[in-house]
Amino acid sequence: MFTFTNYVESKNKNLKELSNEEIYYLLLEFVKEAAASKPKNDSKRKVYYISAEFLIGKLLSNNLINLGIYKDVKAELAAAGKSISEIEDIEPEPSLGNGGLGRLAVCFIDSMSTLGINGEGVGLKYHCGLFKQVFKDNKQYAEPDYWIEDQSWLVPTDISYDVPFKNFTLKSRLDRLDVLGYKKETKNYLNLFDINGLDYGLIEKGITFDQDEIQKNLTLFLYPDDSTRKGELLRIYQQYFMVSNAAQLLIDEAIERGSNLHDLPDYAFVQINDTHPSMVIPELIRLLTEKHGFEFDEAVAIVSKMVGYTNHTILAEALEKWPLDYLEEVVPHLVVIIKKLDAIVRGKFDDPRVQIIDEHNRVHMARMDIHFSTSVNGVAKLHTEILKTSELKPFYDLYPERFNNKTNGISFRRWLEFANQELADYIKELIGDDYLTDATQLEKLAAFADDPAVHKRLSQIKYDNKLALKRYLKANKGIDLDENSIIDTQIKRFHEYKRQQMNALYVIHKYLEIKKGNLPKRKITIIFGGKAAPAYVIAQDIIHLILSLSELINNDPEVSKYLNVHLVDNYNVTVAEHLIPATDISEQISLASKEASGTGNMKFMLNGALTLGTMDGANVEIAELVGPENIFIFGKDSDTIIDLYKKEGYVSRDYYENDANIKAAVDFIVSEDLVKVGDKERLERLYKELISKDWFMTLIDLAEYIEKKEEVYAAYEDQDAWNKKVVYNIAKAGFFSSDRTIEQYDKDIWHTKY
Ligand code: 26V
Repeated sequence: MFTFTNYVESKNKNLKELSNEEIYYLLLEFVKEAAASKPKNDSKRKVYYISAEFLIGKLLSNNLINLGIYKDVKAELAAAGKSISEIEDIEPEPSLGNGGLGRLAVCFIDSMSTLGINGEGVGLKYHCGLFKQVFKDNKQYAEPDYWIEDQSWLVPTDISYDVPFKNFTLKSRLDRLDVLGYKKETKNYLNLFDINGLDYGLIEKGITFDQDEIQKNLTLFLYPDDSTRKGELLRIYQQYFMVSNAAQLLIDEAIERGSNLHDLPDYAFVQINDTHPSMVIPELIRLLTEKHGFEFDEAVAIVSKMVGYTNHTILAEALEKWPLDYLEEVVPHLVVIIKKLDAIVRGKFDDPRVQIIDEHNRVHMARMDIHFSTSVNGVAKLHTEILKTSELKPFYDLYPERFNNKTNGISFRRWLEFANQELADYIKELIGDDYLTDATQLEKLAAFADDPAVHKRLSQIKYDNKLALKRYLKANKGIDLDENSIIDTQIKRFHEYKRQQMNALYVIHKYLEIKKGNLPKRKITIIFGGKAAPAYVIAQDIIHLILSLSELINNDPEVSKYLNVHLVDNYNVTVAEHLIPATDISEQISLASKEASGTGNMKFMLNGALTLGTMDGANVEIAELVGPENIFIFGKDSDTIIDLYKKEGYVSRDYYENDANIKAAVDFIVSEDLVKVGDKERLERLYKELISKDWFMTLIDLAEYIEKKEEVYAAYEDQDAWNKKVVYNIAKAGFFSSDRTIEQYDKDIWHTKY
């Protein structure tokens, strides 16, 4: 076998004498060469998973694992006195996504490759990503997040298309990443389109930049500020650039493989990841009619047979509705087609709720997707039910056969095999390694649920992971972690519906209790991680509250013996890979009905953390699988919440005034003690928001949340009983493998292989 050592020697180099950096770049080339020689997956029909976000994480270790050589390389390096994790540290992590939606896309393309499905990702190569988050004065600042180096995983191609806008045409260029399946001979690509002539010089302060020069800024950042007209226009430019390239690629490839385009749906299927790529529908119609001479009606019929739409949120403000005049300004040639599609819909249905263009001349992208596709899916059982019965009910009434559920999943190779190597090895010791390609095998672990030796080992592994996290946080984040404390983690984008503010109010409650002398049995460490949209003021205020609490509590010698609070900066895939295996308690506390699925909840479960959550998103399915005794559920259910919104029946002030604990916690936000370390204006704004509006109903569940947390911490004290729950959680996690999800997409929607 040709080993990495052989490769290094073939370059006339000696592993022992190389720096970590030199080794990283050699490994990169070694893996790229191995990937380059693999053939692509093949089938008549090919899936194009178009997504504005691909949160790929670092690629070195994932690729080594999928090539089946991670352990060998690790051992070779160790023999030369080198540490693979130090070498992994050198790789920059791109931030080509916001959160769950972008990470999901990457777990999906990993699974497509692992299952041998002919499916590729299509997106954009944002040179500065979303942003790098830094904290100063207890506030979030955003900086450009450069990640592209001279030597990188990107493989340039000579593929290029003309993308026509109203005032100019932009030439594209395509770079690719090889997407390797787990121990698979074949591969797929992630296609990332870019422009020539990008100008970093347009960046001003932080992540602000000249938004007018589209021809030089289009791929600088992921969805910059969409709180302004210019920001929204840029987003439309990006979306059209992405889908026009995808559509041209797809048509070219289909022709190359023998399509006469009348049979295009036999050759290609497009999955639209949220509404961001929706313009692919009119763009495909445009290309078929304008370039290939099709009649409009036939073009519409063809395209409608080859598109599926995934909805990832029920938040009204997140469902895209572009003003028609914005589209006119960027892509007038699509507006003509969108108007015709709208006319078709109006000709069939006399219901304003299903029309594409509303009375304010806004184009509802999701509505266009649903009318002109074969499939509409939600991302967890509850979410799909809510779509059918409320958010998209008029559409479900029209097209019940199009609606289907695809509960999200995660790649077990990255989130267990790589991120938690000690646990993965132990699982192999107990049940073998088939679970890496057949995740349901994890069920076999249930047989060990009562075994004290297994419990002991699980505790030991968790402790080792806490130690590893401690080293990581010390070296990279300036955080001192107590490895002997309970670790209680909430990592996700900052948003009011996810209710980090509820967790922060618990922190205040606990702080006040400790001050009163009510001490916890064991020290508690509460960890947060996540970015907030720069234009989202309340989310910034919540970050500020947590950072201020962290300063106050961690520096209080009396309290910090019992309670620590950390907000890890620049949360990303790498940080998650360290935090999740070390966590005891997984916070999944969204306001019921609002979290479409969540995928962090699945990662934690797989890594032996217990869920403290509401009956929302995929938590519902986790609860069903593990049973009520193995999960900690609290709070109002989704029916109650949906009803309250309908009746406008929630008054936060009532909760504030009628519960002394709640009042004390909320009042503390504007207390002298906190204002000393914080910014009065921000804290007061948050305080007022909570008692006078609280749109995402933090206070409605706070009393129950406080009670439940105490129950969880108490349960932790019986380690055997705790680890029994841990075993059941891992054993039942198999359902959440993205291999299962992707197999269902293929069987029910794509039909490439299954
Ligand atoms: C977008 C926006 C943009 C405007 C401001 C507020 C806002 C709030 C939410 C969103 C969400 C966009 C879609 C999204 O990322 N959904 C996430 O998708 C994950 C993968 O399916 C799922 O696990 C998460 O529950 C869901 O929030």
